[in-house]
Amino acid sequence: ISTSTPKRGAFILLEGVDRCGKTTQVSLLVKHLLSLSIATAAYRFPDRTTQVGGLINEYLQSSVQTDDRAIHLLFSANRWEAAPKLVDTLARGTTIICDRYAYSGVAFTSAKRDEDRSSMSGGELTLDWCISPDVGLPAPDAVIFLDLDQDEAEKRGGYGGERYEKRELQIRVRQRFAELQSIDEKQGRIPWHVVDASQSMEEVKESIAGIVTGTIERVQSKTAPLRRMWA
Ligand code: Z5A
Repeated sequence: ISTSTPKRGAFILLEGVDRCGKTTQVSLLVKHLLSLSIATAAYRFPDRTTQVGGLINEYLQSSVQTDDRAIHLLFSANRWEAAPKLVDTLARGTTIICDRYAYSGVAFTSAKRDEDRSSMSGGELTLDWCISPDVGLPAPDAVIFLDLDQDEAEKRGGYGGERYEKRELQIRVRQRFAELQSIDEKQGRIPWHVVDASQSMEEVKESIAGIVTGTIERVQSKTAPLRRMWA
């Protein structure tokens, strides 16, 4: 009987603007890793299956006015409620491939302008304010940013009816992601890998697969500790 504790899984995050192919790639990656007998689980945020996620879903699908700070805090709460399970899953040796996380939270809220915001919210929602509720969340071991410009994104079928699916907002969101990447690069803690998401699905998958296996090896060879977001 082996008494050694399993090496922890890697926490790999896919981020990007709408339509960049996160959902497609999470599903391909999970299949790929399972075929290599690597224990893997998929997470996605918002997780619309919880009570908090239900409120977020209603917000995204309607035009009801909700205070922008309140909805930002709900997105963060939706991550915090998942955090214990996420940490436990990693500790059991399962790698997590996650579709959106705190970077999306900060990028979307901070990209809002008056026309996207509730009339109730006064004042600018700065990057610092948007980051603060997520400080201390389990941090990913790598961020894979699927980079796609807005013209390419729009060629991938019409937007649905959700609240943030608007061209100008999505362009600002992409800029905010770049700012968050540069914050992480200055801190030197969480590596970002920018992948050209305009390639074919198979090419994107090939680019990502190498990053993912490299990250799993790095995490498991050094049994790297799980870090905390922006802490
Ligand atoms: N949001 C927030 O405000 N705060 C937060 O804290 C969080 C999120 C976590 C819902 O997110 C909204 O919540 C989102 C951000 C905000 N608003 N927006 N916009 P979501 O993750 O539930 O929904 P989404 O980002 O809109 O997901 P999506 O539309 O499913 O996009 P995707 O996952 O990146 O793409 P996909 O479904 O894989 O692919 C889209 C289409 O492109 C599909 O037809 C594919 O077949 C096609 N596709 C995919 N890859 C390719 C390639 N390589 N070539 C050609 N076509 C492709």
